[in-house]
Amino acid sequence: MTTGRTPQQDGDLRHEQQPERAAGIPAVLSSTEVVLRRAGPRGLRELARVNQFDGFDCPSCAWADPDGDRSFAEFCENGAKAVADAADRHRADPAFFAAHTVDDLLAHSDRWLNDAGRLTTPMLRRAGADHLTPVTWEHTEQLVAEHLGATTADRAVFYTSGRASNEAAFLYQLWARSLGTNNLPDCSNMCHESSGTALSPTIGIGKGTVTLRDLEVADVIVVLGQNPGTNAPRMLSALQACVEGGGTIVAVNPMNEVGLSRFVNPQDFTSPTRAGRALVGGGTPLAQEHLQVRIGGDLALLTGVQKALVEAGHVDKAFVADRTSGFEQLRDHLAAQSWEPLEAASGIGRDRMQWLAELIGSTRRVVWCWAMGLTQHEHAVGTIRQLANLALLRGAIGVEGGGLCPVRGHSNVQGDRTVGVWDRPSDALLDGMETGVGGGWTAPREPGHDVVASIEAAARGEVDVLVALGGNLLQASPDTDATTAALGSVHLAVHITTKLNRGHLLTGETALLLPCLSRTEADDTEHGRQFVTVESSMGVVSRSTGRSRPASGDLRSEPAIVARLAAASLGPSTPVAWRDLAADLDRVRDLIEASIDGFDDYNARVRQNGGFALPNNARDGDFSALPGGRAVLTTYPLPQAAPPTEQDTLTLMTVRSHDQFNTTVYGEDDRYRGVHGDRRVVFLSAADAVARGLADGQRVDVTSHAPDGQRTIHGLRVVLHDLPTGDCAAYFPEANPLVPLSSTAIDSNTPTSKSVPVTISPA
Ligand SMILES: Nc1nc2c(c(=O)[nH]1)N[C@H]1C(S)=C(S)[C@@H](COP(=O)(O)OP(=O)(O)OC[C@H]3O[C@@H](n4cnc5c(=O)[nH]c(N)nc54)[C@H](O)[C@@H]3O)O[C@H]1N2
Ligand SMILES: Nc1nc2c(c(=O)[nH]1)N[C@H]1C(S)=C(S)[C@@H](COP(=O)(O)OP(=O)(O)OC[C@H]3O[C@@H](n4cnc5c(=O)[nH]c(N)nc54)[C@H](O)[C@@H]3O)O[C@H]1N2
Ligand SMILES: [Mo]
Repeated sequence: MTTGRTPQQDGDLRHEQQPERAAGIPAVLSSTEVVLRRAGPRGLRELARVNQFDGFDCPSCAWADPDGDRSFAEFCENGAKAVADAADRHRADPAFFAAHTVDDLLAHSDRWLNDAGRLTTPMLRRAGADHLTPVTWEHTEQLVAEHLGATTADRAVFYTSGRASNEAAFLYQLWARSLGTNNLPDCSNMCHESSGTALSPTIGIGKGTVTLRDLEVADVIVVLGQNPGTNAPRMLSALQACVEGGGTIVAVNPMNEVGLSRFVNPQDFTSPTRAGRALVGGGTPLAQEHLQVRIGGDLALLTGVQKALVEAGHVDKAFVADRTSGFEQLRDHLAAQSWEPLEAASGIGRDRMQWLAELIGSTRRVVWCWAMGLTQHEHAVGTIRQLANLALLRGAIGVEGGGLCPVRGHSNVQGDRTVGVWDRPSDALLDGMETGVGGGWTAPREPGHDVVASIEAAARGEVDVLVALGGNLLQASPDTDATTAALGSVHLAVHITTKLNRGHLLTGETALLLPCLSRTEADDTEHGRQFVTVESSMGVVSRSTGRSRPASGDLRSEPAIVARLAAASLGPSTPVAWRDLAADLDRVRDLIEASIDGFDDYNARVRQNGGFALPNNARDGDFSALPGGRAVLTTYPLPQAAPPTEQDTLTLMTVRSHDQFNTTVYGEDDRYRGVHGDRRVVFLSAADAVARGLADGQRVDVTSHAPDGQRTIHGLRVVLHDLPTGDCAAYFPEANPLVPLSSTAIDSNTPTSKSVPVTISPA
């Protein structure tokens, strides 16, 4: 069977001691090496433009930019690698595709496919053909229009990855909705969906409430289920500022992630005194406390901390009485909990929970940060609501130095949702859009498919056309074998993309690869140089201008591709002047302003350096849209502990390495975890290895267990690591074949990629 699994290749695994500090000179060297190898000297020039006011937004993560002075190098190692990847000087051109059959391409590693370089020309993979062949843009538009014309809108799916700009994403969802569907799954469904679902009904907004300054002046920052050293390195500067101001950082994580323990800020090397301190002192110690929670144990931990907080009398009574509802129920629920099950489920002692309650009980300046370690679990939504409880019980929301901070992944994933990429849109969003578009345009009101529902629909043969605005739906999704089979049956797949990935070769009987400009490249139209806009994790909208020469003369901007496909497939039945819009993105922003709250004076305000902040009711302490005008405290029962199984089951989390951006693998190393040369590994505690008679480096088979069957990956190598007994880890996306499609978080439907029951046996 053809599968989207990464081919097995024997890497040369070296397992070394974990380093003691993050970033510093090794980070500078590692990024420079990748930049020069992929992009050449031009890459270094691009780096000078990252996150500058007149430059482009870093295509890596969504961490916010400083308001005021921007240092010369507002980027991190991973940003540098992402820029190099986009500015790649290699080309996957028609000659490359003529030289490689589809089967030949599939036999290569993900990294090799990515390293083929930038796409230069629209390419067609005809059903059953050996090779991809070049096609004209006109032909691609015709083909898409034909396929969409031959089916109904509910059998078309429009996926978005979070790198798309506000302008591209807005036009894209308008196209899908103009056809008549809300089938708008996006990477957020696999990412922070649980956070939005948890927060909207409790604090009235599905976003974080803090600014960058809040982190810098906080007394306490608690970082749960997040690995900032690897995944949001610029956040380390904010943590450093917090520590230097006397703040305490607490890490809640099954792994002791290096990026959270000690940080050498590469930007310190621009100042001689700071550089001296960094070199001699070995950097700034960050997380002073590490709570080594068991995988999935955060609900029990946060319940225990609330219990301790209430028992110690640290509740802000006035705030709770005036601004929240549900306190009595919560108090009774907490009183009814006994400590033993909370300790057993979290792996954290009662004394440590009481310690954390004391720490946060003496100040309102507490920021709660979290990411995938909380969102990708069955009980994620309930867990995140307990975290919101903790902020509300202390009145520590919408205050200087305090609040909630879900750290977003993709650089514009938050903006894409704001401008309408949403499978379950609110009526308010659709009403606004109908007014904004005008001309009697109506939006479909039936909820659409999210990621998991789209794959399930495809498996039932109910998806004819799949369009993807970036991303790698096939490899980012769970259950790689089942997902490959499902997505393979779609009649036509349309990928708007900068580079080749495995998903492009397996999704759809027929597939189109439509090559687009990257963030770094100039978009010059008859209206002059265009810029796009993006929203950071902290709700700040700013502009991004590419300046370099496009990788090929035949590329189009993402908004232009979307607008042309929309024009071709909708015909005259639309009040939207698609072609004009894409050439003048100010007009798209006018349409966003007319459709969506908070974008008043969009074109003027986004031209100011640093952009503008979107409205945030919770940041302003305004809960008037919630029942009774109050924020909602909620209870969530501790799930029954799973009965012991005969097999010796472990809980597996799938995590990122230091040398990848999601499914794009830059290298085989994970410097921060001491792993080099091979990503096909499984991290195991020494106790669990001994119990199974396994040694470091040994090859094992890992099998996951779900009600609908077993899934196995063969030949992973054991890496001994400091983990709680009963927990293990492997890399995303290589381990995705183990994650069952049917296992998702309650209410948010996010795949449970961080809690997969597995057994491990010698290969
Ligand atoms: N370099 C780089 N940067 C990236 C990305 C990338 O792939 N590479 N991806 C981007 C994207 S889209 C996202 S969403 C973010 C992801 O950023 P993260 O969420 O930091 O990414 P993960 O590697 O998935 O790490 C999850 C962390 O949660 C911990 N964890 C797992 N299970 C649990 C649990 O049950 N409880 C607790 N408390 N912790 C747990 C893991 O040990 C790990 O440290 O990063 C973004 N930035
Ligand atoms: N097991 C497991 N699975 C997971 C996760 C996990 O932790 N564990 N994390 C989940 C999360 S948090 C996320 S966000 C998803 C990520 O899911 P996606 O966003 O779908 O995946 P990416 O790997 O970020 O997509 C990379 C591809 O995007 C395309 N691309 C790159 N740059 C551009 C550009 O500028 N424009 C366009 N149009 N295309 C571009 C290239 O083809 C590249 O190969 O994965 C999820 N899957
Ligand atoms: Mo993500």
